[in-house]
Amino acid sequence: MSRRILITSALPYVSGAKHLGNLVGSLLPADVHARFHRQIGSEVLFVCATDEHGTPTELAAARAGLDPRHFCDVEHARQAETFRRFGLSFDHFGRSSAPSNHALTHHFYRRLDAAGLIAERPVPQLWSPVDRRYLPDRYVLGTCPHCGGPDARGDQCDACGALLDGVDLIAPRSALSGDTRLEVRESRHLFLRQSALVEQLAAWVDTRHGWPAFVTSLARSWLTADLKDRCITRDLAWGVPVPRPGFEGKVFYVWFDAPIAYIAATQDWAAEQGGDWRAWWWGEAARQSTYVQFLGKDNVPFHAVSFPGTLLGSGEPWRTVDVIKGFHWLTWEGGKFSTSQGRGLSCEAALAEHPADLWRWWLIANAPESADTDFRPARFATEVTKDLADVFGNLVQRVTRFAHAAFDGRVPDGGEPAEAERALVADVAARVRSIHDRHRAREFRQAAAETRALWSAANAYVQAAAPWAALRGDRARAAAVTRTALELVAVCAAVAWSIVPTLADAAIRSVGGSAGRTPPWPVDIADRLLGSRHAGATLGEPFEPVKKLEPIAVAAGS
Ligand code: B3M
Ligand code: ZN
Repeated sequence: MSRRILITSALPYVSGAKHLGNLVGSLLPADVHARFHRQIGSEVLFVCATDEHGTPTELAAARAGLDPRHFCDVEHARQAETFRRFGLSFDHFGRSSAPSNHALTHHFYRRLDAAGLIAERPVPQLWSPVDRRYLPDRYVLGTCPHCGGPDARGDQCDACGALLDGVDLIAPRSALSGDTRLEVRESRHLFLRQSALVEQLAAWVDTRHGWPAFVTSLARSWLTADLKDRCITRDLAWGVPVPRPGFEGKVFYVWFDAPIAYIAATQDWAAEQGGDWRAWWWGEAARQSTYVQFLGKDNVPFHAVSFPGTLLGSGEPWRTVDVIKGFHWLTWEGGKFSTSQGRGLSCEAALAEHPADLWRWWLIANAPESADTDFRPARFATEVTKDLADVFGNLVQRVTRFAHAAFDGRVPDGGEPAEAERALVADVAARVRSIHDRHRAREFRQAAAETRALWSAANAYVQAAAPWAALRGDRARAAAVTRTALELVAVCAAVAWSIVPTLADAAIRSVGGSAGRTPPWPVDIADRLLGSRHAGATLGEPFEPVKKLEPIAVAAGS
């Protein structure tokens, strides 16, 4: 497998606070994977951006009393700051509204049009005489024709999940003014002729490997059913304008331009940092890398069908994704996260409660990889306390405290490794290799479970080797054990760094390592645990205990 890897996370909508579900379903595992690959020496490019177009943004901006551009400026900055505090290590966090994305969206539209893959068709749309405008997607509310739910939107019914068309709603009303005297008017729109691409797309999916089974079957279900042509324009003001006569005042549909922003964000990264965006996206050079996308299951059709359709339909040598790592949902006490109904926890509220690493650990250890994961505050508190305070924190603290007290804050010299240390090396080396393989395969829960098991094994070694007991009669033995234990702490921290970077850094610093850098993945386990290359080195600041959480320490509904 190649050692260059492009990683993208689904682009968070700029509208609305991001909650823990958004984090675990794409952003956080993408970050863990990027960090891991940097540790093993891969050349990594990790890009993301805010998804700024579409009716949710226009509506949220109107509610905030701001024009969409200004609203997006504010929200982009806010999300960038929240994600920074969560430790998300993007190489670039761009914006789908950037000029680069306008230009690229136009480029793809023109290529697809030239290839005969764009069709212009009249579409009946709701029009409000009061608002004096069309009411696409979420601009219209009404009763769902499928389940009778009273608050279905023009694009989707949340009650039953059906995808809708505004004109199908029963008793439609404007989301802006409440106007119920809506007219149906015909408006001309552009369609991407996905039906003409279905065979090419199905063949393309067949050449992909390593997708979670549910992602492949979702993709296939879209590609065998009669794939509908997709309307890619809207009667909206905010978005990428459509460069076609008669389309003045219309923009591209948000799901047409958003994935293109993966490429545009790479171009912006290259412009800022002097990189070469083509090496990741275009032609032969880009084929020498691996491309992995992280996203929630509702985004699968857009990434497995629509976006590849755009790329392949262009007839140009664009890089398509190798692996779509999709995730199921994080639920909140058995129900859906809903910021509007006060159920769940926003990323900002979560950070106000506890340090990022506590959330990062639990979310990765319980990532909804093969089924939904239910978040319960009491369970979170119990598990985080056990893993991070009682197992990892305890290991780091007892070892460093002892070294400070018995050896004057230095890595002790003298003494020779014995049978216990040689057995430890074999065990630790096998565990570290397996954790490596789990990360490489993007099996996040398993990677975390094996990391936890390594910490427990390390604790068991220290407990059995008992340097405090040896110190009374055999100082050389106590020195050898302590030296091994200090290195063991560094190894335990290094393999956990991609998940809990702050805690791992603190642990590495406490045993005298240097922090603030990407700790290389430990490979030379025998050398490290049996050798004495750090003998005499000074230990760092003591490791702060990880706080133990009361099982009720998370406030719901923020
Ligand atoms: N903005 C995220 C979501 O559905 C959506 C992803 C776009 S990825 C190109 O929450
Ligand atoms: Zn419904």
